[in-house]
Amino acid sequence: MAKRSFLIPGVDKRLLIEDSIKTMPDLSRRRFIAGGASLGALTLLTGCDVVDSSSAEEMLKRVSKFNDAVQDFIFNPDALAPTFAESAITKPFPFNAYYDLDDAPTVDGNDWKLEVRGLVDNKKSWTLPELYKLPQVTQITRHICVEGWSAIGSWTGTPLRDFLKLVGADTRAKYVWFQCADKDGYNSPLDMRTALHPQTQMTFKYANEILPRAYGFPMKIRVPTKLGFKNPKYVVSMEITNEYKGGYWEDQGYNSFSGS
Ligand SMILES: Nc1nc2c(c(=O)[nH]1)N[C@H]1C(S)=C(S)[C@@H](COP(=O)(O)O)O[C@H]1N2
Ligand SMILES: [Mo]
Repeated sequence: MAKRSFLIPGVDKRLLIEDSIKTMPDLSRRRFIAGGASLGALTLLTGCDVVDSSSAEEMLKRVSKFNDAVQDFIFNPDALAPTFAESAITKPFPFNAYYDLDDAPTVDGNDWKLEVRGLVDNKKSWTLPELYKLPQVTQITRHICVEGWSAIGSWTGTPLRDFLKLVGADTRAKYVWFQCADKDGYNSPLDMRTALHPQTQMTFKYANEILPRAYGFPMKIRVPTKLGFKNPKYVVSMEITNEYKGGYWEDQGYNSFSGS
């Protein structure tokens, strides 16, 4: 499937990014470029959805007001993503994948098991009832897609770092690599530092209900400090590894760091 372009009628993405970079203070500019300057990074920084040229202008205005604290959340992998009140939740929350909803995988929760592979003491596979027994937390955060939209949602699940500890994962390894049930495959590597981030979550519920098919039943990985494509849905396995194994969008040129 070809890489889709950004959805900004009347706005040239490259020029917008160039203009934004010009308005940044020195340190911010350096960090932004080092982080892989992109429209996604700008959206993340400013909270603006760029859908037309006036929102592009608004984004530029906000870029010029950047402070280093905001930059920190994108470019410092340990900083926390902002959380929101229930009233800020976007309804309906968008579905997105590289196919239409009709083609989304239908996973049978009774058969499904999460495989745990690689540099880990306990390679046991986990059933859904077993996973549901782990302590869970709820987070309301913003999801940002490189295609130029963002939305606020509520996700509930187990912090990934707690699970990694529980199964005796070697947290000195470089990546946790996720594979998904999509018909033509989907996978994504997560750097260990982000895997251990307190907000990175093995998610079982959306809006306090069992994760619907659209949003990744039975399990997705919610990473509020990274762009949407680094939030794999329909996860079937995780592998703790030192090898960079690539990912669906990463292989098509998106920066794997992609806090940007
Ligand atoms: N398995 C799988 N996970 C995926 C995708 C996908 O196509 N397949 N798309 C990614 C992208 S680009 C986005 S923006 C989010 C969308 O999640 P949502 O449907 O919950 O909004 O899922 C991400 N995870
Ligand atoms: Mo996305």
